[in-house]
Amino acid sequence: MAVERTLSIIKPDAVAKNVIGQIYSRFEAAGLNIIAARMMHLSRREAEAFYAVHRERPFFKDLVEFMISGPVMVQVLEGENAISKNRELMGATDPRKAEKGTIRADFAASIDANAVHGSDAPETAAIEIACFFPTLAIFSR
Ligand code: RTP
Ligand code: MG
Repeated sequence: MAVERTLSIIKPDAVAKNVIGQIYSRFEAAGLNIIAARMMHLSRREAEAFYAVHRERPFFKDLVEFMISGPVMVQVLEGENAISKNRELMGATDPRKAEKGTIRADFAASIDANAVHGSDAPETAAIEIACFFPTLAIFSR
């Protein structure tokens, strides 16, 4: 098994619900180390750049509006199979389809306000991590 890094974002809805700690506990219980973290309020330009792959999708405008609606908590998670492990913890994009006990099933209200983001592949993880964290701000252990 490979040790990987993935970018996680706790989205504005979950920050507003005051469940950052509960979500962090799930990462830790699953053996994922939080090796970098910052709270920030994304600008429109940053949110559009982050979700550029979805630029042509019908939900793009709503997605950007939502992501800039309040502060987010951004972190790098590291561990065995961190990318797929984090996506398992998150559950399906639509919380109505997410398995019981996943972050989205437990904390998300809708497909738009769905509590968390997680990178979907090693290539995107590397790009997304570099969007938010210089190498010196990442503390592997
Ligand atoms: P994320 O990128 O945020 O981790 O979510 P994901 O991989 O599960 O889903 P993705 O397909 O990458 O979509 C990014 C975000 O866009 C919103 N979305 N809305 N209304 C819709 O049909 C729709 N589809 C996607 C979601 O908020 C999703 O997290
Ligand atoms: Mg995605």
